[in-house]
Amino acid sequence: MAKRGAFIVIEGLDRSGKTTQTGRLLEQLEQRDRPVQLFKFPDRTTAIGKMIDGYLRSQSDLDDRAIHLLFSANRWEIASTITNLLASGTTVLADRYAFSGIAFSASKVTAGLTYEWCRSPEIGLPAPDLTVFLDIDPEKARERGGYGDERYEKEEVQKRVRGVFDRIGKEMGSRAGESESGGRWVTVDAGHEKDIVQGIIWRLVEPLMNGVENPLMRLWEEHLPRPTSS
Ligand code: Z5A
Ligand code: MG
Repeated sequence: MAKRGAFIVIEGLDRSGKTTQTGRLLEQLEQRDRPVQLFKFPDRTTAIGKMIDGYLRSQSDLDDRAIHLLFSANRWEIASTITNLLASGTTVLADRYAFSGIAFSASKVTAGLTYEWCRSPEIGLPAPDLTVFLDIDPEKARERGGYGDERYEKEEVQKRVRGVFDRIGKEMGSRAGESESGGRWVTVDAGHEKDIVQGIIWRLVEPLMNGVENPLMRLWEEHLPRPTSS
């Protein structure tokens, strides 16, 4: 059976080096002549992405539910492209994914959005085969130039976000034990030097470089309606 491409997500706290490391991973795979494509979420280039960009830069205000659904729609508009690329044998890399969507919205104290509500629109998206979570101490993140000027780039927000990511990691981690393709979640200490973090990520990715045999799963697919038999 022909192998499909692997879907690899790099998630993590702010300034943990997601964009640095996805860029390096892309280069490493290209150097080995692997077909590979990188997506960054939010993808600020689409019509939906432009609305998200305006919100993040505080140029516009949106209801907390509306912005949450826009972030999710920004993934759904690319979901079939991801599925098709994987089927054609291309490795797909993502810089942030659904997990950021849940973590940032569920940690907004004034919005009162439950974890389950935030997770709901993400159910059914293509599930990563591997999620590398870059964990960093807020102190270290500050040394990297501090948090920026966009919404959410404040230390107390980041602490709450870290708590929700922890919950997601446990949820994904327990699933990985149940099924081969349940989506492995690996936490990496992103406080090391760039080359060291890159080496750790490469050791996790290398076994997936030539593709995977198991079918593509969907995120939290046990919550999707079961197909009827008739
Ligand atoms: N958001 C959301 O609410 N809902 C969603 O569904 C999604 C996102 C997808 C913008 O995201 C915001 O959107 C974000 C979450 C929210 N809000 N916050 N806060 P974004 O992905 O566009 O954010 P970003 O601008 O790319 O920043 P970032 O992700 O925080 O940074 P990073 O990609 O993790 O880090 P980096 O750019 O690779 O590196 C940062 C700096 O550190 C840079 O100077 C590097 O050279 C340096 N660096 C990197 N690694 C190291 C090491 N190992 N040592 C020393 N220095 C390093
Ligand atoms: Mg980034």
